[in-house]
Amino acid sequence: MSNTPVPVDFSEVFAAFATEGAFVSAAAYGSGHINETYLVVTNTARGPRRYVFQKVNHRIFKNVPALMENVRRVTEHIRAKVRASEGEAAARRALTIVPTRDGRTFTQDAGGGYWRAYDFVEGSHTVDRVETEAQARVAARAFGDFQAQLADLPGGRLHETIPNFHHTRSRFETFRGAVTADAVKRAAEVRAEIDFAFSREADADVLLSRLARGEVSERVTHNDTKINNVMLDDATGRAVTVIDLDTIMPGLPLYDFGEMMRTSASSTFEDDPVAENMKVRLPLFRALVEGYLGSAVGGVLNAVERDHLGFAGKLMAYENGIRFLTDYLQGDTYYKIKHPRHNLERCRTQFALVRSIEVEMDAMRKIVEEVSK
Ligand code: ADP
Ligand code: GN1
Ligand code: MG
Repeated sequence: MSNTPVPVDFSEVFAAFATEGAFVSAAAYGSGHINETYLVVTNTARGPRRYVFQKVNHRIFKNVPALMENVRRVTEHIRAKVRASEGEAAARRALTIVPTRDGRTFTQDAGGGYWRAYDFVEGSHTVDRVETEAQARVAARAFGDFQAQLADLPGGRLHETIPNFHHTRSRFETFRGAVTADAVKRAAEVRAEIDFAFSREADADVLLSRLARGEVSERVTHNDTKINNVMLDDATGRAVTVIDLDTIMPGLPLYDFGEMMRTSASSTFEDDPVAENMKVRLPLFRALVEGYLGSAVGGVLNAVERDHLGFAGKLMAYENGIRFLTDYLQGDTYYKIKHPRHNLERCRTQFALVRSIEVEMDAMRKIVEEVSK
């Protein structure tokens, strides 16, 4: 849970949205690293009603109107599909934007901050870590089905809400720049991590080269497929809907799989202070492969993509590791941190995952072959 207090001017923000019922309470919610999320409760004639309000991090998402246009297009498209296949009763299977009273998808507070609101997806919850193989399978299928739902999104290319988000060469060059600048004089202290990052530099180009040669394809992808971005039904544990749509944009399915693997086929939290605790878990990897290949997107992946599923997890662990290290070298300006060494610990734990995946690469290939049969 975040410790962020609800801002004092929240009543104005609340009043801007077309919610139902009288305001009861607002409290910080969730464990994201970027935006501020609040659970808002109102009182209606039919009883209490819940909403999720979010202050979008405008420093990171520089064009919030464009971002919200993406979210509107994506949620409307998915709602239409859900309605066609499952009827009105399945409304919670698509995230629903609460519009402002003047019909917009966001508002700005007196300080220029950007706010949006969603209906709370009732009867469901998120987990911050995968606990069972069944959960991994469910999450992978949900993200795969979600991607398939977006394959025929009308209206042209989505905005790139963060340019070069998973462009690993660009991420590496930003990291190199942070080492050279050494703005807060931390480079000497993290020599071992810097050396590790440089030793794997070639990995940064592997998927980009395949893409340039047309061997893997770009699609509309989620790009932040952490397990806590899928709502799970309280009663059945099945996926209800995919959330956190800020980074939906053109990308590689392998990035989605890799990010899922980094967070859902690993043995501990991404910021475990004991890096040695972090390993890839093969049974969870198998469950992810089963879920992803068994989803609506499974049939779309070609042989090169299937062959790189394990590598994708390594690449996303590496990418997140160098992003955490870059932020540490730049003085912790990007991610929320809970203590001064937080980004460094996150980096070390991600690099431990890279090492563990390297050891298991053959075993993972075998698993993909077995599941593909
Ligand atoms: P962040 O970008 O900070 O990760 P998210 O959009 O993922 O923000 O929201 C953070 C958490 O809030 C989620 O992990 C989830 O538990 C909860 N949450 C977000 N949107 C909803 C919603 N519409 N209904 C219920 N819970 C939600
Ligand atoms: C951020 O917003 P959140 O916590 O879901 C980040 C992801 C990283 C992740 C690391 C917009 O995700 O890219 O993989 O932290 N999101 C953005 O946990 O940078
Ligand atoms: Mg999230």
